[in-house]
Amino acid sequence: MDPWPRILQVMICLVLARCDVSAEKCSKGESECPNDDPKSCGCSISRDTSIYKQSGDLKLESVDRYRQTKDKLTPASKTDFPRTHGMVNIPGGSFFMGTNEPIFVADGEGPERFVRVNAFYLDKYEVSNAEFELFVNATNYKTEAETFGNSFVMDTYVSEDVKKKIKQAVQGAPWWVPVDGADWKHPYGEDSSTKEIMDHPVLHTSWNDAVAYCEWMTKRLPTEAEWEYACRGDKVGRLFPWGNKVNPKEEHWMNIWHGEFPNSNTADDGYETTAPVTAFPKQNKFGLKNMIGNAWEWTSDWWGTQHSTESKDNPMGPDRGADKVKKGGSFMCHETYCYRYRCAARSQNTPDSSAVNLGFRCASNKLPKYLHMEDP
Ligand SMILES: *[C@@H]1O[C@H](CO)[C@@H](O)[C@H](O)[C@H]1NC(C)=O
Ligand SMILES: [Ca+2]
Ligand SMILES: [Ca+2]
Repeated sequence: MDPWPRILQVMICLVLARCDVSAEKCSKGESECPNDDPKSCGCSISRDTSIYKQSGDLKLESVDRYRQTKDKLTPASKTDFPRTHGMVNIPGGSFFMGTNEPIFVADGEGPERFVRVNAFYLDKYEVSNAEFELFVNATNYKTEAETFGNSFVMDTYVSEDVKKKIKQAVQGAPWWVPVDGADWKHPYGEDSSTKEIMDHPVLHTSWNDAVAYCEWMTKRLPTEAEWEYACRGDKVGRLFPWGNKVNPKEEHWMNIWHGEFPNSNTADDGYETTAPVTAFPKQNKFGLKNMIGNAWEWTSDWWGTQHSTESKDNPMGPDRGADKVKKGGSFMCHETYCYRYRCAARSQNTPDSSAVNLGFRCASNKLPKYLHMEDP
């Protein structure tokens, strides 16, 4: 049976609005899921896992295998490229999570709630292709996109040859196409490679892949609260890590979509697709780069949109769910489409989903031992 028609039905729903993964119709009230919502950005395209589960072959064996061997591995191996796995200390403190002026109400951006977060460490950069390759070289880890044999790419970035083979598009977000052979090593399809972009963020990594990598690095994913706290720095109630202006000092501070989405990308910020993880100024006083923009970043939390206004200490999100929270927006975000390159903004995907604009960075309670001995 060809799985795509059903996948597409589900994707259409997901694309159109923040709906339940398994629902074929939007579950949140039709008014929030209009069929032609021009603001829909395809942020939440997800795999329909039930189709793959039926075939019974989707055990994450590689994750388990690597976990057993983790202790024998030395993550800080010698390389001939500059490492970007350094972490910054995020001192504990409190902040207002979310916003009372949500742009996407259905995303659960609000209400604002008082949250305390313990001190932790966060990767200064998004995980790069080079860092991810070290992990794969050491463990033979196979990502979920490789296991499935496909991943989501925006058609603009796909070659004519690859485009010819694509028979489906996502209704309401026709630029999203499932591409056979797209994975972290082939971000734009089988005829692309990461050779020239080893210092760019790794893409097409599912939440499960991200967890596996972070564990191997003796790190973990940040919670949504940690991520947002780190994003906001010491700024209260601002849109971006540095404040409210998009381009302070007439400079570009992030990699987003300039021009007219999805038809023209003027790359005003210098990048039509991803930028190196080290690009752009530090986004706030913590010294973090590309929290906002470049690649979306997975967090450890399950997705939910109802938040109580009670104050919380180190919240970890709902106990269960269908989707995981991702933060920060990507190089595909434009103000008119997917205006989610804000600290309070959020979106979601199923834990086995992967896409050309989705990566991650890791967190840790303690600075890993190998980093004590290296320059940050
Ligand atoms: C991974 O292994 C390949 C093949 O041995 C090698 O060419 C490449 O440099 C390695 N990658 C890293 C990041 O060390
Ligand atoms: Ca850009
Ligand atoms: Ca980012």
